[in-house]
Amino acid sequence: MIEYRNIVCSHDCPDSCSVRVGVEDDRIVSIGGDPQHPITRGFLCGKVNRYTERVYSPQRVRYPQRRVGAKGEGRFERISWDEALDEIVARFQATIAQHGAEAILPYSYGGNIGLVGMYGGHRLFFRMGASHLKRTICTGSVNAGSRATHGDGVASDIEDIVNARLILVWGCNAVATHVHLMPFIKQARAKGAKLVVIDTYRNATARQADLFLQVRPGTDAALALGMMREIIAGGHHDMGFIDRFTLGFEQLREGCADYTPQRVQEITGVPAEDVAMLGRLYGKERRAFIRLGMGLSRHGNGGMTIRTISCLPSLTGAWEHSGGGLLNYTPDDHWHTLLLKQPAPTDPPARELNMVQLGDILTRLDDPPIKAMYVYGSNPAAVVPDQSKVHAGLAREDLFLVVHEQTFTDTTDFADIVLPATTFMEHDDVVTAYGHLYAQYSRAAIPPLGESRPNWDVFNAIAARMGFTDPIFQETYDTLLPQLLNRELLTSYGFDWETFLAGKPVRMPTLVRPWEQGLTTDSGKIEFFSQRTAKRGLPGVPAFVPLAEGHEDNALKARYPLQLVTAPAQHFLNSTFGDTVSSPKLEREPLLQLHPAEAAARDLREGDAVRAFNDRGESYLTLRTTRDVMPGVAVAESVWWPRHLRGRKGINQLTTAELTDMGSGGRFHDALIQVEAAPPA
Ligand SMILES: Nc1nc2c(c(=O)[nH]1)N[C@H]1C(S)=C(S)[C@@H](COP(=O)(O)OP(=O)(O)OC[C@H]3O[C@@H](n4cnc5c(=O)[nH]c(N)nc54)[C@H](O)[C@@H]3O)O[C@H]1N2
Ligand SMILES: Nc1nc2c(c(=O)[nH]1)N[C@H]1C(S)=C(S)[C@@H](COP(=O)(O)OP(=O)(O)OC[C@H]3O[C@@H](n4cnc5c(=O)[nH]c(N)nc54)[C@H](O)[C@@H]3O)O[C@H]1N2
Ligand SMILES: [Mo]
Repeated sequence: MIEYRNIVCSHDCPDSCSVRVGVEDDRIVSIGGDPQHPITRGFLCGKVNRYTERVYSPQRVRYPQRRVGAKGEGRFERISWDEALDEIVARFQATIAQHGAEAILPYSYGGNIGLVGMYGGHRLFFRMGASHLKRTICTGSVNAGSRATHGDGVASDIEDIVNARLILVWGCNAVATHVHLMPFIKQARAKGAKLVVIDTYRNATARQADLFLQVRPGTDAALALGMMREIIAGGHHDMGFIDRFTLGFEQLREGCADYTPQRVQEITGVPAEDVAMLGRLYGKERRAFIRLGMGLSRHGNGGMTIRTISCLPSLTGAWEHSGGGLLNYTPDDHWHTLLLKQPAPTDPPARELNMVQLGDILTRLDDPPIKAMYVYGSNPAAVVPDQSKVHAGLAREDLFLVVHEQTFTDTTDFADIVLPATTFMEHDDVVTAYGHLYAQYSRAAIPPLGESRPNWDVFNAIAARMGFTDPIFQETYDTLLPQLLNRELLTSYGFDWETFLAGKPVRMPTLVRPWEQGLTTDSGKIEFFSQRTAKRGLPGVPAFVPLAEGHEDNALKARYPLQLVTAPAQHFLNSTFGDTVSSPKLEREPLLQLHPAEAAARDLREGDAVRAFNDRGESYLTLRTTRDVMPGVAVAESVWWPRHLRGRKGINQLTTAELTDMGSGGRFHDALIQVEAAPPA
């Protein structure tokens, strides 16, 4: 008999889908979207539709393993959980005795964005006194940029987009990365809304737009400033809103005065008449919804770009209108408890290391160097920039590396101990979303595969062996999960706790017109001028700050004339799904997309094997020529696994570990490269 259960996909995606699985004899026999969930609306992305491929994959890690080959070789023997845990704890204790606890580094990110899956390890490593990991690789610049303009908690509701008359999807390939947005856009368009897509290449979302504006990577702040100039010149700004809720309008007016349509064209590549037209279109329409993606934040100037675009709805007061405003990410932090996120007062203080800079951390850091690393929910050998250093670091013979994983990856290849992890089908959690407002309690649909265990169980087993008796390490899922959301606060806003415990999606409250109540900026207002930003040495009012590896001519650009954008691929999720049966087939092969003129200038043809390179490294790809990409730009949809590329050299060989201007994020679409015919292997 088939039984149907609802669980929540906890992969790193704004949609956090409610998944309906059919289970027979403890095996998944069908997968579909939950029709009752207001955002999932009964359908799933292609990747999760085929999730049985992943759960029952021959690549699944089913038992604990110990390395028998050389580092990087990925050869292991099966051991028991007790042997594995004993060895891990013995090595951690020896490391602490010899080098101090800061020589241990936990390394994790968004493999599992359930509250326990993502944050459940923090307390264990805080308690040890291990180095703290600064997890800013993805949202660092996004958070910092939007905070600088309007503080925390200001975001429009995705469901309100149906009331919009103008929609700007900006630096977000929603068809690939946020597919549940598309039906909402369709509804709005059926009522006459116009869709504008602003991106660096004509991606799947751009192909659906009424108007596609193609910008040079890293130049969007100039476009937004040009729009603001047009809005103010046309008198389309809302002085009532500006007077009551914002600070620094006069400085902004001056700041954008130089961004004439002609100058914006020179910077962005967008025709001057389109710049002026978009400014007028946006200025005249209060029901204008901006879905701001993260693509444009992954540049050296990413924080400033987010900050600048975030000013638009405050200039026109669109925030106050149905169908108007801006959504970049759904802030839900104020509804979480800090139970798992914050060290206890008695935990030893420790240094903080930025996850983006793992290559340097493993190859250069001293006093103490990192001697033991515990990886979970992340695949650093594939996703972290400046990959040649990352691989050199992971290959160090004196580094004790533990990887808790669902599948054998490029990172497990370097591990001393591999531990088997459950998938979201096999463990409990509470999952919130960064693209919508629903939270849901997810209970395992099937028993763990093989000997796999959830993160939480393993952390507690390590804590017990380390002799940590703090109550937090005794919690079970049933006692822990209800403590993760702030029950008192949530129910005071009308959150239905019983429905939540029953496993149904429950809408998190939103702050109503938070600009009226005082924001978390220094002034409590929306800040067109930000003293805090100025103190950091950045322009206090929004400005376009050129990239070091951008479109402007300089000595580096003369050697590496192409701006590389490593946009997310539709059938991968970062590196996840890179080894399933269908995803790599659907992505065909690791491609580098170039405009035909750039290919011709290098005497290259469609299908040629090419070498993309810069001073950091090289990667071998197959050339695709297309007018979807503008001259001067190269696009490699990502992240293919390094092991699937020649020399085990993934696309992140080319990306930089330098941090963004604000929030110390990753710069994944901000690298200059050159391309040539690949020499024979
Ligand atoms: N299928 C799939 N879904 C995913 C992911 C995935 O890898 N695959 N990743 C997940 C994760 S972790 C995240 S954070 C989200 C991210 O999802 P999004 O918010 O959509 O952001 P990105 O996908 O990083 O970038 C999307 C677009 O930004 C464009 N872009 C790059 N630089 C610029 C620029 O300077 N200006 C403009 N206007 N556009 C630019 C790229 O060309 C790309 O089309 O998606 C999640 N969902
Ligand atoms: N070139 C380039 N690089 C990028 C990006 C890009 O756009 N271009 N995007 C960047 C972004 S936005 C992000 S967020 C990072 C993401 O980087 P990561 O967070 O490292 O994401 P994934 O590559 O998906 O790897 C997650 C791993 O976690 C494992 N996992 C899943 N669930 C669990 C679990 O419950 N327990 C354990 N122990 N493991 C689990 C999965 O099997 C998978 O191997 O990558 C960044 N890297
Ligand atoms: Mo991300």
